[in-house]
Amino acid sequence: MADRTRENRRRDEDDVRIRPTRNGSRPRSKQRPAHAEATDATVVTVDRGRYTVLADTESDGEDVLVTAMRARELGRKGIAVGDRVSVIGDLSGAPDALARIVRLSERRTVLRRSADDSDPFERVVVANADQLMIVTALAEPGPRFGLIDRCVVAALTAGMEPVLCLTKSDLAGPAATLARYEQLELPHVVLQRGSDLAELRARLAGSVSVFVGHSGVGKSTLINALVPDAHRATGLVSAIGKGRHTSSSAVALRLPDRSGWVIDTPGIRSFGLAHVGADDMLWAFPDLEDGAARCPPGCEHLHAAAGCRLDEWVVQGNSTAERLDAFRRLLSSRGSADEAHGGDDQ
Ligand SMILES: Nc1nc2c(ncn2[C@@H]2O[C@H](COP(=O)(O)OP(=O)(O)O)[C@@H](O)[C@H]2O)c(=O)[nH]1
Ligand SMILES: [Mg+2]
Ligand SMILES: [Zn+2]
Repeated sequence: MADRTRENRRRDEDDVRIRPTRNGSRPRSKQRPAHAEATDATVVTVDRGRYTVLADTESDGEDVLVTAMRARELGRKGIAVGDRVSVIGDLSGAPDALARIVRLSERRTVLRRSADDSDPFERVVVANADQLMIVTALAEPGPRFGLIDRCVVAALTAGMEPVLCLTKSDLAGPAATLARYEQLELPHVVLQRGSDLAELRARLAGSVSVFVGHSGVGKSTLINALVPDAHRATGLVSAIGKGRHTSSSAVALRLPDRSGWVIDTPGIRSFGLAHVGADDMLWAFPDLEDGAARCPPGCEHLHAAAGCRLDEWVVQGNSTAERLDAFRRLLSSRGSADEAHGGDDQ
């Protein structure tokens, strides 16, 4: 698994020509001499051409959030939450202060999604994140495996590590859910409201972690426990507030001890995978990968009748019918908007 993720990360880096640097410090940039006096910062929100950034400046005081616009010289380059940028201008954070983003650093990782599975237009959800915390309640509402599978694919394709974050363990145990993902060897944490967060905190330290999960799984409850100042609305309040926050798809929050970042994704219910190929999809199904290698060239893996050897592979005990079904559902949902919005995430 670790090897798979690394290999995957390398692929992604090749694709987007990323030069990784330690701890997310700024990579070299051709444009640097133009604004030698600029301050490095992290983008924490994006709202219609207006950005909130947090400068790297070391201080013991409160974090000062700065509102910024993009400089014209950046052209049409997209800026996402998690991006490392350089800013100039008024960094005081005063009510009318406006800074300017003059540089965008190369990205270590890029988490993307399509609006639905048939939408060829992919959006960048978050840049430079290390792990995807797939928040799943063990009950009320119970796990939706299709959604977990999607998140795993999205994370691996992004060069991020997927982590199962299982909540509400006071209502049901994790054994069945963990068994389903056994062969993936996903790291996992099991939590309930009020439980000791030491293990989770250790996992988050030194990393940028994106939290995803559908409504009601306890994601806001968890983020509030980690970042009390964040005041993420929970339960009914969040349902009422939903309409007013349609533009915010991700918000980066620094952990109080500054050991890392958590990124909440309130507007994201699932990951459209129109931009992900069948081969990439196999990353999330290592139990099927060797079986797929026996298929005829160009196999679409949908039917044994078309020559696919995966059914045979399952019969031989290498994986389960459930897993093969999950893989095929993800495969066939691409290109079909109906399925993307329909029962696929059950
Ligand atoms: N039984 C139980 N309920 C929880 C737990 N965590 C959160 N909840 C409840 O689940 C509901 C949804 O929580 P919320 O954090 O708003 O979920 P979100 O929609 O994922 O942000 C709220 O009523 C919470 O009080 C837990 O560990 N156990
Ligand atoms: Mg919430
Ligand atoms: Zn096949």
